[in-house]
Amino acid sequence: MWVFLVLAAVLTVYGSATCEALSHNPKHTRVKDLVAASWYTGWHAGDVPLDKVSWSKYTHVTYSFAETAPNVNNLSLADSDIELLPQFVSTAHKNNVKALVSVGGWTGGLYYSANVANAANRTAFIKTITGLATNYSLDGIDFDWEYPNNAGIGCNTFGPNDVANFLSFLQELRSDPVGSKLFLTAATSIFPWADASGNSATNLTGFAHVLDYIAIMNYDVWGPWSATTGPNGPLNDTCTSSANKAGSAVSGVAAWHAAGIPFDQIVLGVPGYGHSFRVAPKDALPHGADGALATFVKFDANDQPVGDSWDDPDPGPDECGNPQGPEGDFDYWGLIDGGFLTQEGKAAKGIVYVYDTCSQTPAVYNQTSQVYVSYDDAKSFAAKGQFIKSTGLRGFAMWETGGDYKDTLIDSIRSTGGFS
Ligand SMILES: *[C@@H]1O[C@H](CO)[C@@H](O)[C@H](O)[C@H]1NC(C)=O
Ligand SMILES: *[C@@H]1O[C@H](CO)[C@@H](O)[C@H](O)[C@H]1NC(C)=O
Ligand SMILES: *[C@@H]1O[C@H](CO)[C@@H](O)[C@H](O)[C@H]1NC(C)=O
Ligand SMILES: *[C@@H]1O[C@H](CO)[C@@H](O)[C@H](O)[C@H]1NC(C)=O
Ligand SMILES: *[C@@H]1O[C@H](CO)[C@@H](O)[C@H](O)[C@H]1NC(C)=O
Ligand SMILES: CC(=O)N[C@H]1CO[C@H](CO)[C@@H](O)[C@@H]1O
Repeated sequence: MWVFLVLAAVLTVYGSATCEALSHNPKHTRVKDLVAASWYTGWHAGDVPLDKVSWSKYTHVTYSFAETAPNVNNLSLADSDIELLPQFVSTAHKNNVKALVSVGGWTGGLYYSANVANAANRTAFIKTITGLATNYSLDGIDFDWEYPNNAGIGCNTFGPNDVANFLSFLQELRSDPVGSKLFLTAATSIFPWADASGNSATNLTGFAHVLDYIAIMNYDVWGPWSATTGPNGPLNDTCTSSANKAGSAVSGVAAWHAAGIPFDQIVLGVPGYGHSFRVAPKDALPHGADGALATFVKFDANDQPVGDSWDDPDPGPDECGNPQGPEGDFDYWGLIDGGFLTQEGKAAKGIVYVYDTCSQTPAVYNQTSQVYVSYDDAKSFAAKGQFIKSTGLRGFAMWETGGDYKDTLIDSIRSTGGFS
């Protein structure tokens, strides 16, 4: 059942909430404190209750998703447990954590382009966004548009002026009395958004003036859509062969920085999950069962393994009406649950493990089930934390809050990333 928000009408009723939101954090603007963030998914709230979130280890937690709707006055939280959102915000505030809502997502960005396409729609969309923030006493909004001037999931509205329109929208939002006080972030692709030419934009400095930070989503770089197995969240790819370059934290951060986003406005998006592939033993273990696990190997795209218990073996058609199979994702806890890793994060008995030195990410393989998973662990998160610190990035944002197991990942990235 779809529950739509009619936001403008509630501005008056919930007006008092604004004061509360603002007094909660009097200096939203451009504080350069480090960011330790994650996205909390409303649809996993049953398994990740609010009192199980390690609030003290985060500065920002972003509720996902408010999805864009055909009508610019509407956003939908129908798939994200709208009832829980007020409780999420008050729990975050009690823990002195900034509460944001992410607008869009892979499946929720169909109407972004239309919503900012002209001046009238931008003005209306600003009312929608500030209404959402006011009604729910949010500290901020995360714009997760995947991606400007790109069909995204396949049926997004998009056009050559998306990046320019997005900037105009954000500038106008900043001049709004509510919008000026919000913490505004964007979740981005590893390479800068496509400008009118369809190529990565080279000058995005305007966004640095209106956004507090961008979170570069350095994950899903390789997955079941790729030609071979490969790292979900590679730290580096300058050290690998050209066939195995598909982007990385190193190249993504360099590209956004070159396009005008200062390092201290870049947060590294990091995955608390991995992708699985069906790989024949002769390809995974070319030197025999006792040899090393190979990387960048061919897999059977027609036989996608089902991931952990959060994966849906038969999800039905996607938002565009196209058939889809299981995602095959294993959350970090799911690798332990699925017998790949011990609770300490070591490869379980009978599981082969490799740590790829260029991407600085691990993979595991079960020869019997022929399931190969590229993922992130404490070691790869420590490397990412070091990179954040040495590059002077603002911090990290993990997808998703509930992916971790006993804080293994978050403790690791915090310890090397300069978070005490
Ligand atoms: C939001 O969408 C619903 C369903 O499409 C519609 O009934 C409602 O009128 C819309 N609200 C506004 C403000 O347009
Ligand atoms: C403006 O938004 C409306 C929906 O509210 C949409 O029908 C229309 O196509 C949008 N305008 C443009 C130019 O995309
Ligand atoms: C880059 O964009 C900014 C803001 O939009 C503009 O002021 C500046 O002149 C541009 N720089 C270049 C080199 O085009
Ligand atoms: C990435 O690889 C290049 C080339 O080997 C190397 O010089 C650089 O230090 C690496 N960066 C990180 C963060 O690993
Ligand atoms: C490997 O996969 C087989 C077949 O699904 C399963 O029975 C076995 O428990 C798995 N091994 C480990 C260590 O999880
Ligand atoms: C229109 C709208 O979104 N209203 C919501 C405002 O927030 C309350 C909870 O605080 C919800 O119950 C409403 O649905």
